[in-house]
Amino acid sequence: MSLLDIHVLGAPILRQETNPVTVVTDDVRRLIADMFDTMYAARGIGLAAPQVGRTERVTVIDVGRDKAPPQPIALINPEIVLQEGSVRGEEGCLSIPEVYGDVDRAARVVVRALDGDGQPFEIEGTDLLARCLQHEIDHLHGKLFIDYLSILKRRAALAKWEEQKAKYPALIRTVVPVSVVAGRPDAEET
Ligand code: K2U
Ligand code: ZN
Repeated sequence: MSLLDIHVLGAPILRQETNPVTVVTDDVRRLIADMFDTMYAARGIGLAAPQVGRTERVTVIDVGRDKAPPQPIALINPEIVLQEGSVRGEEGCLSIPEVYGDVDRAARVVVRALDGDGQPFEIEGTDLLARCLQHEIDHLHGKLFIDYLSILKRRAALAKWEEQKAKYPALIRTVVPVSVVAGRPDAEET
């Protein structure tokens, strides 16, 4: 089990395109395992490779993380092949702690991807899974949920973020231990 540091707003990697995975190697499978460990530790329901400082086009999701059994999904080179409808909902991001905003997303999506064995599959998402799939696939293309906010709301969100940075000086380094993002009491003092 390896916990990876989470890169936060200001880290250049969050704004870069990822590279498609051409061969699903053991290294990619190890990255997926570490991303799941980190996502659960940070109490997230999704995590994309750039958020842990990696450029592979890989994301992990588990919208059922608190249910039994968990419903982990690893997606390699995911792409949305169908989207319909529109629904507004509140979003947050592990890379922008304690900042939230309403985002319009497709109500239903079908996503094509490779699994951890390099096998192609398709997944249909509605409700929270649809939203999470779109949020994570955006991460793989350097897009963040705050990009969808109005100018005023984005300005307010960025101002809130500046406050957070003061609260967690470590965030200024743009990389923080996952315990800090998860707000764990044992979070390392910085
Ligand atoms: O990519 C991430 O930063 C993890 C996101 C994924 C997400 C954002 C908005 C809506 C759905 C998924 C979240 O921070 S994970 C935290 C969370 C937990 C439960 C429900 C919504 C968000
Ligand atoms: Zn995010």
